[in-house]
Amino acid sequence: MSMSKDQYLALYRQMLEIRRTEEALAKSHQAGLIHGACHTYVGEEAIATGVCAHLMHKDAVFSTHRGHGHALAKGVPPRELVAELFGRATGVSRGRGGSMHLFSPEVGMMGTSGIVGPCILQATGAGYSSKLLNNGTVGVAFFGDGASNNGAFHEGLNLAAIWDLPVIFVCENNMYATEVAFSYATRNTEVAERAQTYGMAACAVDGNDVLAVYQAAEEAVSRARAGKGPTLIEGKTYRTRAHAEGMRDAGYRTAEEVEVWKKRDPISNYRDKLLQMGAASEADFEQIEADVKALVDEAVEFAKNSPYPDPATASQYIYSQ
Ligand SMILES: Cc1ncc(C[n+]2csc(CCOP(=O)(O)OP(=O)(O)O)c2C)c(N)n1
Repeated sequence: MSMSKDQYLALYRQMLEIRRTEEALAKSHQAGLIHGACHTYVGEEAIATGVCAHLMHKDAVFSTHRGHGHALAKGVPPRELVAELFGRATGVSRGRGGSMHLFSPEVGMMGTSGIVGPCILQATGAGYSSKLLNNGTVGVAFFGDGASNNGAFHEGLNLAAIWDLPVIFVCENNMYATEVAFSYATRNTEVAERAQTYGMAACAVDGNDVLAVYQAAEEAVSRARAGKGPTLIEGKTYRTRAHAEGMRDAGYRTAEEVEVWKKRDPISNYRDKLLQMGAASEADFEQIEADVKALVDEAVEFAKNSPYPDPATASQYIYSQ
């Protein structure tokens, strides 16, 4: 795969932006600034980055409880994400939603959700809408291995397949659903193999290799835009922090296993690869590190200094039919 230096570095920058934002959020959670749950995406950044690099704002992304990385990669600015988790009026959902209700239709971020599974159906619906309107957009669902055992997975993939809908189903297989090992919850842990049942294209990739994800997503997105139907991408990955901030992280996986995966870090390994290829220099990475630090520091300051929503506006943005 041949890419320009700018393209290579854009992927690096995006992954680092997600990592540094998540680290700032974890710290903020410990400091009591975040009310509600905070599931970080640390270790899985290559998947959102590699997929969203091919999407336009008019493409629709539907996400999960672990959705900060998807929101950032789809174009939500860090300051609006952090402010939302702090419950401030300047947040992406005006401080009314928090981590699991991140909505930004302007950039095609159609929502994170605390309910495991429905994003698969919502993305299928977006694909159906695209087909009816014939507007060339794609729907994308990001979800975990746990969600692949939810009925929504069967319904969504089956419907998308029979109607050749432009949908990309991205399973982030991090081997655990909360504290339940995927190998305990299912006989066949190869999620990509399930696509055969539905008659749809699929591939399993190293989800910690941003270039592998980027390439798989490129094929899937062009297939979808060409009217050739959906694709299931399984990215094999790992979350290196606890399921959610403040939760224990022992008893269901070993410290050794976590250490092995920390060494497979998608960001530092990609950095080493670009250096080896001569595609970028130490100075490039230092510059990006400084830029991202400034961006995230500013985001946290912005969020801290933002007001909470005015209680008098509690019924705003509430609709009934
Ligand atoms: C329908 C539904 N069932 C159960 C839960 C409780 N729950 C929250 S997160 C989670 C684990 C999901 O695992 P997975 O889909 O693999 O995503 P991961 O957390 O590993 O990213 C569960 C079962 C829920 N939120 N919604």
